[in-house]
Amino acid sequence: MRFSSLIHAVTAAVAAPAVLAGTTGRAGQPSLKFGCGAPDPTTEQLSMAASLAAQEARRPQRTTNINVDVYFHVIASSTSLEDGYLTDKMLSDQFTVLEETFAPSGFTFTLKNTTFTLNTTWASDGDEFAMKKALRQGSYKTLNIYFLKDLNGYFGYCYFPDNVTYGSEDFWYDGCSILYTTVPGGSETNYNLGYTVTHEVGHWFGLYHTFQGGCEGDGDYVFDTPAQDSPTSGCPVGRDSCPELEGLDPITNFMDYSYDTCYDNFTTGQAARAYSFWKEYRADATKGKTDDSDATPAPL
Ligand SMILES: *[C@@H]1O[C@H](CO)[C@@H](O)[C@H](O)[C@H]1NC(C)=O
Ligand SMILES: *[C@@H]1O[C@H](CO)[C@@H](O)[C@H](O)[C@H]1NC(C)=O
Ligand SMILES: *[C@@H]1O[C@H](CO)[C@@H](O)[C@H](O)[C@H]1NC(C)=O
Ligand SMILES: *[C@@H]1O[C@H](CO)[C@@H](O)[C@H](O)[C@H]1NC(C)=O
Ligand SMILES: [Ca+2]
Ligand SMILES: [Zn+2]
Repeated sequence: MRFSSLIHAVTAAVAAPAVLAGTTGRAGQPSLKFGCGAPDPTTEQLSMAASLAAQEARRPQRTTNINVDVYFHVIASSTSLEDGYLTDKMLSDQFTVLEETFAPSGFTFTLKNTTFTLNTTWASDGDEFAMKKALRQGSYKTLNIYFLKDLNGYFGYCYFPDNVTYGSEDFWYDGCSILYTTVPGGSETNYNLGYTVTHEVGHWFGLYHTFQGGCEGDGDYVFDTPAQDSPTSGCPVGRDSCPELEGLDPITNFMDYSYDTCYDNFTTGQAARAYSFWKEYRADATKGKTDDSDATPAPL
């Protein structure tokens, strides 16, 4: 994965990426923690969220439902289910989970196509840019999801919406990479109901982790997610990692790190934020384009 420090090094002091992947307990214990590899938001991105939060506080958001075109890409090293391949049923169940988890927030999805590619390098998250240049479809408002065999210990990563010019390097990198074992029916114990996709797509819409910023300051810049000091592991009901502040940890929120069985919802504040980011950064598919077709631009 490419960290935003590479893109924003000049303008922003960038924190280290979230590296909570594949934390193993005692020898022989399975991996216990959800491992999201989404880069930490840059200072610049945090100020975008702050400014959207101020707008949301001034006037109500959400006037229409948003429909998002989706492309699924399966990248495996062979057509065996051990090598990253997925069945049509797993993919359609995954798409249903995506639809069901975002419907209450006013987002619907259209699955435009699914591609299957055998490439050992790409299946292990090697040469991300070459893979995306070959496979990415649509415009900056099109969601491309890449299911990979191996993500170096992560369950998924995705890039936040930003001021992206159509056809630029940032444009090509946009999209979500997902560990294939996390789809419904996959082999990732405690994380195989398909909510990794929901969590990562939350980032694609501009949502941060509920533990962003810890107990200090503005946290995730969403008013109705209680402050949280650190990621949740499992489903510890009653967890209160910022005891001085109001509210228990939002352990059922899709933007925490809980077990899939624990996840339940986004808040109305998160829905408003996703809508604001959409309007500001993704809705205009023609931004930076020289024609009005929705086709993928020529590779750089
Ligand atoms: C879907 O993707 C496949 C594989 O890339 C391609 O052959 C096919 O034409 C695509 N179908 C549509 C409707 O875009
Ligand atoms: C597989 O990935 C490598 C590394 O990016 C690339 O050079 C090669 O063209 C890819 N092969 C296919 C068949 O896509
Ligand atoms: C994004 O671009 C718009 C217009 O091009 C500009 O008004 C805005 O300040 C930019 N935002 C950031 C965070 O750079
Ligand atoms: C999310 O789900 C939890 C657990 O069911 C519930 O306590 C909370 O009120 C819900 N929040 C929203 C915004 O729906
Ligand atoms: Ca909050
Ligand atoms: Zn995440």
